[in-house]
Amino acid sequence: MTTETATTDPDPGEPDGTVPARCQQREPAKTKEEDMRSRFARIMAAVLLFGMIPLLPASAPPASAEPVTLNYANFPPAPTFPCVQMERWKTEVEQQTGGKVKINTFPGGTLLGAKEMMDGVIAGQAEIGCLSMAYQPGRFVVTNATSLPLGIPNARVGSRVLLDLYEKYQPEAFSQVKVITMFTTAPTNIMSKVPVRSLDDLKGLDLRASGGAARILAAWGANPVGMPMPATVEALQKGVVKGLYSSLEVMKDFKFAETCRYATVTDTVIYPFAVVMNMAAWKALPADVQKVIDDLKVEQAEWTGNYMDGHVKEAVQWSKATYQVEFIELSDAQKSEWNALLNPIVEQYLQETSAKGLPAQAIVDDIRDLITRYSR
Ligand code: DTR
Repeated sequence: MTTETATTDPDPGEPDGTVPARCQQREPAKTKEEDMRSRFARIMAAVLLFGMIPLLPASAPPASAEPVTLNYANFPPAPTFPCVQMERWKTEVEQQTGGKVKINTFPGGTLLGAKEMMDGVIAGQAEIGCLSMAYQPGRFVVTNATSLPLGIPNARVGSRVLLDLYEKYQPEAFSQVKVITMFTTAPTNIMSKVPVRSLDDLKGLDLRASGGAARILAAWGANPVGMPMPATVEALQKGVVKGLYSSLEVMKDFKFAETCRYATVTDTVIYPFAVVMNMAAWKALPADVQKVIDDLKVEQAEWTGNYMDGHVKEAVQWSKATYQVEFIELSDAQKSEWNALLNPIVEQYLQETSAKGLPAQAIVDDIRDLITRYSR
C-alpha cells in the first residue's frame, strides 16, 4: 500500500489486510438481541430480493438466447437426393424459426451409417437421421409395402402414398421416434455393364439391390446382392456386381454411367425413406418450433418427390450425352411377361404379413387407392 492510498482512505486497514486493533475498538460489541435483529433483517432483504426476480418484466431476454442445435445424420454422399432434401429442410427450418434452431448436417455416414440410422437416432447419437427402409426389410413391414410392385408411377406420387400410409397405420416400427417426413425414390431400373435385353440376359446376373427391389430381381432370375448404396461404388469397380437396380438419378450422382453403359427401362418399384427424430429431443423443442417442423412434413415429402422426378430426367440426358449410355426399352410383350412374374410377390407379402397379425390386405388396398388419388 502506498502512503497516498493510506491518507485518502479513511479506514485503510493494515497492509496484510487484517483489521487494526484501533478499528475493532471503534465499534462497540453488539448485544445478542441486536445481533439476532440484524441477522433477521439481512435474511428478509435476501428473501425480498430473490422473491422479486420472477416479478421482473417477462420481456427481458434470457441472459443467453442460444439457438437449439440439432445434429442431422445422413448416410450417402452430399450430392445425392437424400442429402439435397436434407439441406433444403435445414434452410427452411432455420429460416422459419427465425434462428431459434441451428441444424448441423452430416452427409456421407460421418455421424451414423446406413444400417445404424434408426437405432442411432433412438439412442440419441444424432437428433435426426435419414434412413432407407430397404436396408432393414423385416423392420418396416407396413411402410415397406410401398415397395411391392403395385404401380407407383413416380417419386411425387410415391412420397405422398408412403406418408399417408404411415399416418393411417402409425406402425409400431416408428413408435420410438418422431417422424419428420417420408419420401420415395422414382421407380427402379436396371443399370449394368452388360446389355440386358431379355430375361435370358438377366439370368444369374449379379446386381446390387435391397429390400423390395431385391425380390423383383430374384423373380426375374437375376442374383440380387444386398448392400447399402454407398458400398455399390466399390462393388462395381471391383466387379463384385455387374450393375445395380435403383432409380436412375444415381447414374449422375454416383457417376455410375461411367461404368454402367446400359440401362434397361423397367420402371418398377420405389425405395421408401424416412427422416426421424429422437423423441426426447423432439419433446424438448418449443411448441412454435414443433409447429414449423410439423407443418413442413407433407411439403417436404412433395418437394423431395418433385426434385427426384426432375433430377432423374436430367440424369438420363446427362448419361446419354456424357457416356453414350444406351437405354433399352422392353417390348409390350416383354413387359407383360416380366410383370406376370411379379404377381407372387404381392401374394407372398399378404400371407407373411397377415401371419404377423397385420391387416395386409387393407394396406395393399390402401396403397392402390392412394396411387389413384395422387396420380390424378
Ligand atoms: N437404391 C436405393 C435408393 C436410392 C436411390 N438413390 C439413392 C441415393 C442415395 C442413397 C440411396 C439411394 C437405396 O439403396 O436405398
